[in-house]
Amino acid sequence: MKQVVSAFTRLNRWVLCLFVSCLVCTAKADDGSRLWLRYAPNPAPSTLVKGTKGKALDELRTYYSGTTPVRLVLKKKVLPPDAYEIQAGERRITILAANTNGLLYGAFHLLRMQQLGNIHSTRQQPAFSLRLLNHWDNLDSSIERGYAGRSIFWGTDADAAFFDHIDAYARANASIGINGIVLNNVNASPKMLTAEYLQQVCAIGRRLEAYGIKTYLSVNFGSPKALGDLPTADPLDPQVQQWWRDKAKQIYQLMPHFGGFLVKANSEGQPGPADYHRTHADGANMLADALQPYGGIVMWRCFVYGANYKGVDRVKQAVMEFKPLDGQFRKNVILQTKNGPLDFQPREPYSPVFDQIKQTPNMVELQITQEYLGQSRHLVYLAPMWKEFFSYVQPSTLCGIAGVANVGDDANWCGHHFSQANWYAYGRLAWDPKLSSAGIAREWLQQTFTTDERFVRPMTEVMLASREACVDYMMPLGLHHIFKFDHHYGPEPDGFKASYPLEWCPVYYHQADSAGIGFDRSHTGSNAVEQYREPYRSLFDNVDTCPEQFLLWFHHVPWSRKMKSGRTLWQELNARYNRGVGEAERFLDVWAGMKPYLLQADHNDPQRWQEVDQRLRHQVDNAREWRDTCLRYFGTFAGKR
Ligand code: GCW
Repeated sequence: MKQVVSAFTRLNRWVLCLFVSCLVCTAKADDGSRLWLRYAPNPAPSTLVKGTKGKALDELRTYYSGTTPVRLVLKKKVLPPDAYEIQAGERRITILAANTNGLLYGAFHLLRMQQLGNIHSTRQQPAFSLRLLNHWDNLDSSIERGYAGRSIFWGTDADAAFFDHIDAYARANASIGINGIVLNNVNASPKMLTAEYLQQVCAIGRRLEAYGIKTYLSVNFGSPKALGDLPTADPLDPQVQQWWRDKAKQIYQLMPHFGGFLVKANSEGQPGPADYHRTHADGANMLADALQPYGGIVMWRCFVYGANYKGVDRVKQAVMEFKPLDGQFRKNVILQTKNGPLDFQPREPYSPVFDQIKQTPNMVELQITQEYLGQSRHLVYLAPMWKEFFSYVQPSTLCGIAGVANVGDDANWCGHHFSQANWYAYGRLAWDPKLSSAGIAREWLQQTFTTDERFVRPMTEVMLASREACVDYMMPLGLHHIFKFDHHYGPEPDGFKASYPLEWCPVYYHQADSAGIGFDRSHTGSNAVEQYREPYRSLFDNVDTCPEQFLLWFHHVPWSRKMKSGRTLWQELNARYNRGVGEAERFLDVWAGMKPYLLQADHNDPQRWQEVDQRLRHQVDNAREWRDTCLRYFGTFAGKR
């Protein structure tokens, strides 16, 4: 009898174990794929939501869980395009907009308030009419500077699952107000414009359009020649002009709502008008003329160097190329310029293109993918960096904003769970650059993880500190571009290979020698400061007034210089590198303390906790490598003073 009982107990235990492990498995399945959109669908569509048909209505019927009826009202001209008003009365909530995009953004705003537990009236209008993501996705599905898997657009079968994924992507973007997507790399394959690929562009475009997102393409300026259709791509050649007009016609027949072209020309080996001794204006205008009948635009990038001004300080070249052309561009051309004059470094002063180009509309290009900021392996929250840019360049002087996307086919979309925050923050700032970094971090954490303040408060603080920490452990005090060659991950301050173009050599940028360190861009050096408006020109030019965060960007400074802290420059460099590493170590500690809040009964989230923990450990190691390598190397010049 005893044996029978114990066999029964064993069996019971076994069943219990199986049951528990099933539970654990289900709970474990939080891979981050739901992003910040974690509200559960209603068991049946809510009958409380009524009004204009479309995605806004669908979204609210599926996810609105309140008890107050909601009405969606489309009224022409009451508000600017894409704007919305939410009137949250006691007996009814009304969302009012002048176009369907406005309604959709209003619907997502209501759901966001629902998630944050605070529904109130509000009126919202986007700061920029163009709020774009730029994908550097290649047709073979690789992604230039992508750290989250393969392309979600190219190189896979366009089956039902593919389109479901595109829908999910479009929905996430609409939830933060993005209204345009460039589907391919600016280093563009000419094949992008062939009929075969245009079919796929059209199929993707339809799904995006349902969420109010326009489709754009990067085009290779040499396409007519590269595709073998013509012997030249000279923009002043009538046959070339006709080729582009035909191409535009073909595209717009497929997609009447197509947005336009993004172009990287005569930059880093890409073809362009200079190949035929023509200007950027000649090239951009030809494309603009082809798109104009359909309302399309050309976004022409100012990221050019090493073409016409070889040997000149790289950070000066964009202004030198484009300023003389200002006023010569067609109305539907926009110049798209990176936030800084070099290349998406952890810290750069703003690009003086924004001071010098006055007659042509400007757009800023920000990099969401963390090419130079830890590449989806480091937790670095970029909103403070972008806000810093807007403290120098007024959003009202820009007509648009583009962000280089950090999305791939990884389950969590972005590689690092916290890199999702950069996508989110980009969208929120593209809508309203006045939002605070802290506010965006808080609402993202609350929606993405938990509203528990014991989690939200410390993690907001970590996010806010993370960019400055990254600057400290990689390139403090205005140092720049001292990364390992090509892949740009990790330190290589001694980097010099004779075969590089000069502009890719770390030693060219830090100029360390026994006298000091830094690039003299003052009036005694390359005089890059002259491209800035006052008061910045004088402020940056004078070594005593130049903000310390830009010191070595603008000046070659003696190792023994006394810094604000009272330390010498060499001591300060040591202190900054150590501070950065200390911060990375602290982030890891704080995260360790967060474990209980992500593992509570109703919020069992071990997978995300572990994945972040593992990356933070790596971040600490990598930060130490930066510090040790850089200080060892610079110490050979500083004589360890
Ligand atoms: O930062 C550099 C990147 C290149 C990129 C280029 C650009 C798409 O290292 O990968 O090419 O900028 O912005 O054109």
